[in-house]
Amino acid sequence: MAETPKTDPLTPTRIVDAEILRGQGGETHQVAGGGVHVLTTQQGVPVADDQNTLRVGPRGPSLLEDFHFREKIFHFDHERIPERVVHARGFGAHGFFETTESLSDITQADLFQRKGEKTPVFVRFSTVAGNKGSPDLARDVRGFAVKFYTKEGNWDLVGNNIPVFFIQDAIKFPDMVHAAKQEPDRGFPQAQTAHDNFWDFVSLTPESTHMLLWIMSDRTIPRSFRFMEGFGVHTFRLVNAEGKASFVKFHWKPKLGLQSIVWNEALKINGADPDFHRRDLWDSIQAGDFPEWELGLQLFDEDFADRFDFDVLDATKIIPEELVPVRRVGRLVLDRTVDNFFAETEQVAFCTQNVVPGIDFTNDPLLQGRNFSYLDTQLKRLGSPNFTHIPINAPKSPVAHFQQDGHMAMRNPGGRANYEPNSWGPTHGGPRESRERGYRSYPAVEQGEKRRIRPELFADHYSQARQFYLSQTPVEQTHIKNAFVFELSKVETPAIRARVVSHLLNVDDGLARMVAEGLGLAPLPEPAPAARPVLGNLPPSPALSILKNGPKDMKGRKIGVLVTDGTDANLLRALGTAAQAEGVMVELVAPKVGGVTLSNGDTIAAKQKVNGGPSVLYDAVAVLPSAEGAALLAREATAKDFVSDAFAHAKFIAFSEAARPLFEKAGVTETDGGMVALKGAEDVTAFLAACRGVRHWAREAKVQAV
Ligand code: HDE
Repeated sequence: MAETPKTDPLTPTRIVDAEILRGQGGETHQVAGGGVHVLTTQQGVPVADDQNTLRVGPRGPSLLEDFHFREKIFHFDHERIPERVVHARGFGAHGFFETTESLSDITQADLFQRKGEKTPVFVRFSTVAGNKGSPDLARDVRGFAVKFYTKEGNWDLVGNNIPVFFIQDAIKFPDMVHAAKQEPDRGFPQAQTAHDNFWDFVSLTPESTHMLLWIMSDRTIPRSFRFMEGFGVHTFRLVNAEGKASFVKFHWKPKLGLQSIVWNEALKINGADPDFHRRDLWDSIQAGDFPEWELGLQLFDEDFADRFDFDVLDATKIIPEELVPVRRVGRLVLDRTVDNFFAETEQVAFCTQNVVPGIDFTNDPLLQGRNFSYLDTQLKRLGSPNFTHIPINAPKSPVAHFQQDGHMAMRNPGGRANYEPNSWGPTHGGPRESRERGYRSYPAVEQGEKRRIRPELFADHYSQARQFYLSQTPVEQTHIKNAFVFELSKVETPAIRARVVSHLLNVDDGLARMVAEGLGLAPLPEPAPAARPVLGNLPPSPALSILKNGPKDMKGRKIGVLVTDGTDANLLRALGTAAQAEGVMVELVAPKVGGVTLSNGDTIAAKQKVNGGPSVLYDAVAVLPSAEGAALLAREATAKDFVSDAFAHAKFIAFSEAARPLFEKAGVTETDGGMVALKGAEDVTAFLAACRGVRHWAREAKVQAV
């Protein structure tokens, strides 16, 4: 059951008319002027009339002295702050991180010392390329940024849902982002990489090949934030109290397993519900079904780093989990939605340089560049070096320093001392450094010529791309091929398409040929010259496949049930009860949102009208109309789409006998193993058991010809 919405209709910010509210039983605050909240100006002056500007006579000019009007419009004019230059569209939630294993031998980071310790967190998920208002199901990397409010300051782990990146050196980031975002002359396309500039840049930047394989996989169209992994991407360091360092890669593993949608669904969800991902996170938290991930660490030492085929400082490479296992050391639970989107999700400022004692950087040139960029961007976005005074950014641990003033300073150090060293003594002299507790950088020994140069090992751009491709199931390989074909079909310059294929020839000959075939590209181009020879087949890594790491059950998923007047009440009840027992949400879709009258005379409200609740919004569907209902729906285009899309998207489908005419009109004339006829309550169990597989993939190949 969803909790009551958090917004109190009587919050002080709402326009409240004493006359209207009287007698409604609302909470009252004693504010000037009576027993209800009184609307005031920003200066706290009570307002008598918020409907009309001050003017001379009913038809006369407005007066400049109307301070209330001027203040209101002035504030409105300044409501917007710059959106993030990347990751503009995002959604956040509060929660906690619980340490499930003490890591005191590996790091002195306070949050990892005690098993059972809970640290408050704020997490923001995002897409990268689209603007703030872009749809959630753009094919894009997802940001997975976590702010840990530890007892020794804030630690920000600003990661993505893909463990590698497009480029190796931060100096290329502006180029990469410019190329991915809308083209500057025309201002489109937004929130998509399917255009010339993007593919031009990446095909001229072979180091992006590995990432291209990832972004053309279904990783970039996750079913929801709850079903995706997160990665810190770079190699970091953990340092223990003795000063001993280990290298580490951070992973987030979703408790519900991995799940993505299919591309045709993404295209349709973006129209049906552009807020699909935010709504999913909001709804699941409000329903008390708290999203959860495990934190995993890949720990390794210099010795391993020296032996590894690739450079651990290269953010275009992974360390396969089969080589260095992921050790699960804690859990992240999101259990509270924000009170205000702007105050929290929009104003949260993540900075990669926010680390705490026991966590340190490496020389990854991407990470080093990020450490400059994030602080800089917050100043632009939030407008003041005091952005740490905003509650969502403020540490929950004591803060004491001599930094002062600046725009919007909410707290300045008290007393006389605003510098150190000073001679005002421990009471009046302000804070002092602590050799024991203070942050100390790992004393890595560095040496070398000052040059603009990259390490030799960074130059193998294809071996891991191939390993990724070979680690996928055939279904996933087909999706990757289809995604390349889709995106490159939107590229207008044939030479760019050919250049991409020339790189794919170094990844997998079969993939390159299928993409060329799908594009109608002949003859095949020559393979792109490789800066380093491609290593032979690296062993496939099952951890890289979504389908091999999918859910074990339907928990946390949603079934859409198409009902009409006369729908069999017993069947519907059996489905509802069984679904609830499995932790599956059921949503009713009906010809009218007011609901339907079931076979037993009960009336039941619907969540969606049929044209607003297409089957793409659900993981599986049940089509349970009465005979009359089916005849009615057979004349409704959106009801036919409901069925034919569910079929085309390889969903599990339950149906009543009466639904057959609708199926025929929808072009679904034969049943297969993914379709379950519901004749009685016992069939419901079989349907839910089938749904655990999430999709009936065997059908997919049959419905795709091109
Ligand atoms: Fe970011 N990135 N990034 N990035 N990034 C930003 O910071 C940047 C990179 C990531 O929810 C910006 O506050 C550079 C990798 C996330 O608020 C900016 C480089 C990874 C978020 C910035 C990278 C990320 C950002 C824009 C190359 C995965 C959203 C707004 C060196 C490990 C955080 C902002 C949120 C946001 C710069 C590459 C993840 C401009 C220069 C690699 C999740 O500072």
